[in-house]
Amino acid sequence: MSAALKYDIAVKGADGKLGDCPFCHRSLLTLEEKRVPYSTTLIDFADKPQWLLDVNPAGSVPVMKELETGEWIVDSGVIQNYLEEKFPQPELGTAEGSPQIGLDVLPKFRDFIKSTPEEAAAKEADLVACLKGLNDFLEQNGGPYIGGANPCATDCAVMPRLYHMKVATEYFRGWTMPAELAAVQRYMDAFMARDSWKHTYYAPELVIAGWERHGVKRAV
Ligand SMILES: N[C@@H](CCC(=O)N[C@@H](CS)C(=O)NCC(=O)O)C(=O)O
Repeated sequence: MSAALKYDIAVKGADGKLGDCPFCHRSLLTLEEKRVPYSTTLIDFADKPQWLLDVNPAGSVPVMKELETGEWIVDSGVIQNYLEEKFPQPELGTAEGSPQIGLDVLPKFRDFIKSTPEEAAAKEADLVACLKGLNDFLEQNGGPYIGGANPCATDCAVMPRLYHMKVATEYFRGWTMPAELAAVQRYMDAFMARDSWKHTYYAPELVIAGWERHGVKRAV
């Protein structure tokens, strides 16, 4: 255990591997980008510990413990704001303070991968419209990130959602990013090359298995 360790964060995971939770990923990316020393406790959803329910009756992760004081910080948005206040440099901004563009991609791609054959075209169009909004924003600010040359708080929230989107739409619907969304593709490529991403990566197979557990079936 490093002497400088400040936090332990409980995140979805099992068998020594990080799990497929975009909210946990958001908090881990924030810790990494701010270079805050932390350790992780993996929560196996098949066997949730009682202490998690005591700390957070909703039973959801992430929850983060300040090791010196024992204070718990619950919810990825709250963790984002807490870390910004405690560790202002490098500045990412708060969850509410940075641009909100791209956050909707989660419900949009979820509706698409869950859609019936009759609904699919309309749900796909909704997803593309959402991504087009992000693409236009990135073209205007020059990218590669929503925060511009460096990631902001929204990037930490959006990138895990885009990762789920890319993996799940491709696997379940055979969908790939249209050429008109080149700025979104560049954005994803740039973020996935960052150390923060490499240190918090989990495999596409876990993303697919997670959506299958939510009842999503392949339609290709
Ligand atoms: N609002 C919460 C949502 C977190 C959340 O929904 N996490 C999911 C995992 S992706 C969870 O822990 N679900 C509890 C369960 O499925 O039992 C946050 O942003 O931290």
